[in-house]
Amino acid sequence: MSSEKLVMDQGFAPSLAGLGLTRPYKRQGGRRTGLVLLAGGCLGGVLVCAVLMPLVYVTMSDLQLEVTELKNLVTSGSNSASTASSSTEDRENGTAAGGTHRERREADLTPEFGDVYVRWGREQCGENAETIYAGAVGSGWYHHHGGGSDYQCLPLEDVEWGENPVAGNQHGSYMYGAEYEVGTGYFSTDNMESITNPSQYDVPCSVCHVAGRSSHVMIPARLSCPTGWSKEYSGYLMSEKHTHYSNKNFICMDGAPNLRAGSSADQDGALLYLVEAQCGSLPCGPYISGYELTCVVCTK
Ligand SMILES: [Ca+2]
Ligand SMILES: [Ca+2]
Repeated sequence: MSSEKLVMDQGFAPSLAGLGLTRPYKRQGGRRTGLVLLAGGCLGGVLVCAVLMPLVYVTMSDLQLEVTELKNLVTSGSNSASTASSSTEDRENGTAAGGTHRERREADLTPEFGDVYVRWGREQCGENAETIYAGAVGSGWYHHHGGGSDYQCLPLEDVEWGENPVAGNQHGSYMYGAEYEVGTGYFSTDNMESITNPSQYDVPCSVCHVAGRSSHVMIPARLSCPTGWSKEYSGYLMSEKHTHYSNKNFICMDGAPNLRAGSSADQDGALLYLVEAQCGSLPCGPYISGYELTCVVCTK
């Protein structure tokens, strides 16, 4: 088949002839087709790129964000580990390790929690506790039917009244000071300033704060604390006399108590007696009728 015939068969002969194209142009037609295909391919590619590029861009952006977040996580984790490690090391190394910076970091990490208890019978708390205030024990009159029934630790300094105190009794509730109603032979006289018999002396007290501990417990009939607990003090359980009208709570009196100086006069008020076990419903195994009950205050 000739070139002309081929062109004519394809319907291009008149226009090509008019243009003076006499050479066979089957090849030229193939090149054009190729160019058309190439252009179409490029156009298609451009279209595909136009569609895919935003997707790729979004995907890349997401990946970049995720990588950034991961880097941040790794960095913060490493910083935390570094801080914890340093603090632990500083604590282990003691005061030689870090100076002011270390102290500030330790202060930041030191728990601020603590616990509070009353040390009945002592003017000051123990060396491991802060004395919030010291005072004198008080409660309702020993033979009144009503009024308050629990012992209180009343401050003796900086006593503050309301704006309009009304003089004279309006006969509501009363607060009296407390006296030891116990003779010699039970308590240690180590803190009694050469006095041997605490009877009729007024009773001091202190309110104690222990830092870093969150619990306290008073255990009757014990002088020591369970494993894992710290002993704050021990002594004798005391309360009001059983024949008096006023019921009081049981409190743990320090075994080596202070006496309020110059308070030996028998003025009564709220009173404190030793507590004797009475076995029966209270098991006679460990408990012995007539024995004075001990007590201990523990913290953890
Ligand atoms: Ca007295
Ligand atoms: Ca008395």
